[in-house]
Amino acid sequence: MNEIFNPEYETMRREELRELQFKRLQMTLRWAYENVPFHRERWLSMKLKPADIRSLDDLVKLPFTTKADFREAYPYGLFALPLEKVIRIHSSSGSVSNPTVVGYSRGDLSTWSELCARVAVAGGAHSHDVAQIAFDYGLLTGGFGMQAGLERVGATVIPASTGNTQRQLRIMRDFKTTVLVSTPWYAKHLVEVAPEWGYDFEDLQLRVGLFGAEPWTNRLRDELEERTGFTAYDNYGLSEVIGPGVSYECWNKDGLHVNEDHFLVEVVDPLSGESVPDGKEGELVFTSLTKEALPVIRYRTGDLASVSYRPCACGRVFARHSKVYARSDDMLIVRGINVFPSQVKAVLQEVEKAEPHYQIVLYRERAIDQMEIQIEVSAAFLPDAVKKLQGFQRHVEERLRQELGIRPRVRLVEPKTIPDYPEGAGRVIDNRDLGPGSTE
Ligand code: DLL
Repeated sequence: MNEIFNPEYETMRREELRELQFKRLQMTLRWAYENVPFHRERWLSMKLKPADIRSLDDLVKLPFTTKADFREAYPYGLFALPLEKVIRIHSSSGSVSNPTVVGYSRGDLSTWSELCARVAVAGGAHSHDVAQIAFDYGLLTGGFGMQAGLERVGATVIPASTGNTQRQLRIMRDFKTTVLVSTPWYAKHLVEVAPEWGYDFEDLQLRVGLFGAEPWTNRLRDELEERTGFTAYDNYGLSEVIGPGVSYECWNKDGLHVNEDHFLVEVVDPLSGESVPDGKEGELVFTSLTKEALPVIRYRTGDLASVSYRPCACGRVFARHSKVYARSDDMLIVRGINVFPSQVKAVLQEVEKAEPHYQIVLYRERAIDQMEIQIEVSAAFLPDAVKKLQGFQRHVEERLRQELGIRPRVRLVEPKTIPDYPEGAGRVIDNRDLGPGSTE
């Protein structure tokens, strides 16, 4: 049975937790009202002030915040602190449309490291561990967040970053990695290709996998655990709320505990925005309770899950949400990176000067997500064919890579091979095996 990083909070009594949440909510609302004109103006237009929220149940009176609000407020419009007090920025990829920019104060970074330490310890990590982090180190939150958490636990951290599978395996063997931190599908890829590079998971020291940033099933967990002998845990988060560290599995592996002393969780009907009863699936909505630089109020994640307040065998008081398999919007998660079809469309419009007929096809190759953009080439290309087409293909690939943060394959196809999509449809064929029936 694994330990608990901060038992004082993680196992506090429910009534005490609710009192703490309400106290922190009042502080957060006042803080946001006084320091973020976006929130103040919206609440005033609804004739609401922080003092009108008299209990946790009153939270539903406040309007939601969405990704669109972040984009509109780009880059710093939702910050509650001047940059002088903000010591870290992270951001989603993208330049055609505004990316989502988030900021952290010194206090926020300290909170974040604690929350990620809870994730690590719930998975059984401790100071004797050697943790290899195969998340991208850059503007995304995964690498830095988990690094800080594992350092806080006292583990020896290897910031391996992404890619170069052969090197990852070598590091794993030579540096005696015991904890792998990555996306679950990348872990599967490592397991699949290891024998080809002469590595055997049985001989490695790995005992824990802390996996997140993309949907994965219990079936994949079983497979990974059987093939490697390590124990795999899910953890969830999103940059707008803080990054990794929002919720995490304990040894019970029956839902992800929300760090409820720092975030209020709600579940709403994605269409009506009304709360749904406990145990029913809907869209997860989070309100931060302690963040200084970027308080988020009723942030709509787009992620679908249910929440349960049943006590957990691990002793933690925190509510648990079900594993996240699907979204309420058209956002795609490719190798743990968020991609919007609208970004692809915008790049294609930019290079073609008109919207071409295209579709996005997603599939996996040896567990790695592949994204193919099929584009019908217009008759204009046909006379001087091959060279021009190749140049065009490479150019589009490069522009998409810059925009999305991952390199898709661009395949040019003949006119009339792509079906006609209705106006506004996603134009996405997702052949990755996470459909209904595979989520148990
Ligand atoms: O993916 C933060 C993170 C990094 C979490 C590393 C865990 C580990 P974003 O790039 O903002 O942040 O993407 C957030 O990814 O809204 C979900 O749709 C998806 N997601 C994150 N974790 C999980 C998970 C990070 N465990 C978006 N299961 C979220 C399913 C996940 N989906």
